[in-house]
This record gives sequence, structure tokens and C-alpha cells, in this order.
Amino acid sequence: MNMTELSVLNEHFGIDDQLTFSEGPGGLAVVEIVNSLAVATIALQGAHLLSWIPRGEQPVIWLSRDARFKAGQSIRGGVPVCWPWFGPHATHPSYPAHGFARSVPWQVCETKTIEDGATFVAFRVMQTDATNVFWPHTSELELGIKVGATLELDLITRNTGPESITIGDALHTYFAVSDVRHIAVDGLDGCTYIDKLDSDKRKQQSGPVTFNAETDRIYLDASADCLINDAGMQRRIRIGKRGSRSTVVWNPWLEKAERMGDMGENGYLNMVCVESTNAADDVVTIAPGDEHHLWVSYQLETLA
Ligand code: TA6
Repeated sequence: MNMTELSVLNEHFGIDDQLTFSEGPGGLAVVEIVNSLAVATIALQGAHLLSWIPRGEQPVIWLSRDARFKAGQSIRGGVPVCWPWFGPHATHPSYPAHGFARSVPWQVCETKTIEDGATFVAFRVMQTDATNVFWPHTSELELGIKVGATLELDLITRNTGPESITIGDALHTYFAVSDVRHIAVDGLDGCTYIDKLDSDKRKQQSGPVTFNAETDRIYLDASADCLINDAGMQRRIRIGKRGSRSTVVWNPWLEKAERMGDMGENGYLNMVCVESTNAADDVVTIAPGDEHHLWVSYQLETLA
């Protein structure tokens, strides 16, 4: 995006020094949000939140030191938007994993200051000939982000066409942790999960999720809040959600992280993905004229 386009965005959507558009890493356009409650950075490509830091806290969202910032390529870390499918495409293996939404340009459609001091920004994906190859349906996709002491994201799929559509979607969030070997994720006890590392076998979770190896699980019919308990950072991250029936928990561990090449040295130790999702059995069918919201809230709690 060139300087003229950035200045037009700042003119139309900027909010003093609270919300500004600028050129970010790799030349990607970003929104910088600075308010009394938090600071955040969002790339316009993919409406990809890269960073959220509540005032007086450590970063809550993890971003790889070796993330690649290139047009059309997904960024390692932050909150990638997976849409209109999760994981590999069911019938076209050549289609991009996790859909195309995270690697295409999004348009800004609204910015405003909220009465509690938070800042709101909304983005919309524009359908193009390129996206129609992957998704030949008439629909709208919007993401609203509220940046405050709590972070809220609302991913809205609107079916504006004449036929039902079925989507898989996710907010594929990378959370920053002190050491993945010393955290526990509560909220999934008793849930059935698909173990992606064991021939998609279905297993049952007993107690909190802990990590001592590569972990890649799709928890089904999982609607409760999840809690990332991180004694090392003396905090708990509460993950609330609505409109998401699956929760994916993922850490690539050492070998896969090295193969991926953009996780940064030992980066896997300082992140965990807890992804509010609709995947596998939980994909969503939207009737003509209807819309579906996948909504999440993230907030910090102090570990006593
Ligand atoms: O959400 C877990 C997962 O599906 C893993 O299997 C792994 O592929 C991860 O997503 C990252 O996928 P990406 O396409 O961003 O490299």
C-alpha cells in the first residue's frame, strides 16, 4: 500500500493518535491502536491482529520473531482468520490450508471510540475473481475488533446468496506463555477430541491439557471458556467464546517448528494456540439471508 492510500485511510478512518494507519513490517499496511486501556497492531492483510498488550501487562498474543511479512502469505503468530474452511480443503488439496481469508487484503469499513475507552475497528473481505475460484458463493465476511482491557473479535459470515453455504472457520490465536512445558489449559475436561497426530483417532480429555510433545487436537462440542494457567507469568488468560463449537489446541514442538522455518529459535516454547473454531463435525451451515458470528473475548486474570 502506498503513502497516498495510507493517508486516505488516515483521513477517513483515523482517530487522532488513538488509531492510525502506517506501513508495517514487509511493507504491509497496519493499524496501530493506542488507548488508555491497551495497545494493539493489526495488519490489513487478513485483518490479522499481530499484537495486543493491555496497559501494565506483558504481551498476550505471540508473534514469531521470524514471521514472514509478505503479501499473500500467512503471518506466523497473532490471530490468523481461518475461513471458509479449517485445515486442508476437503476435496482440493492444492487450495490454501485454513482457507484464503488470512492472506488476502481486507478493507476497513468502520472505526470508532467506545465509551469505556476501548477502540473498535471493523474490516471486510472483498470477493474477487481470485477468491471466487476457491469460494464460488455470494457471501460477506467481516471482522470486528474491540481493543481494550479485554480483547474482543467478532467474525461474521453473511450468506447473501440464494443457497445455503457451509463453512469451517477459526480465530487461530497464538497466545504468549512463559514456557509451554509449565502451563495447563482448563475448560476441556471430558470433551472428545480428534487427535491429528494419531490417525485422527477420537479420544476423551481427562483434566487440564498439558504439553510435553507436539500437540494438535480438535476438541468437539467444546463450548466452555478455556483458561491458560501460566504460573511463570503469574497470570491466567480467559478465553470466552460464542458461535464456536470446536476448540483446537496446538503446539508444533521442536521438530515441526524447525521444519516450519518461521517459528523462531525455540519459539514453540513461548506459545500455545487455543483456537475458537467450527471444524470437523462442527462446521456451520448458513441459510440464505442468515449470518453466523464466531465471537471471542480474551482477558487476563492474576494468578493468586
Ligand atoms: O490449528 C492447528 C493446525 O491446523 C496445525 O495442524 C498446523 O498446521 C497449524 O494449524 C498451522 O497451520 P499453518 O497453515 O498456519 O502453518
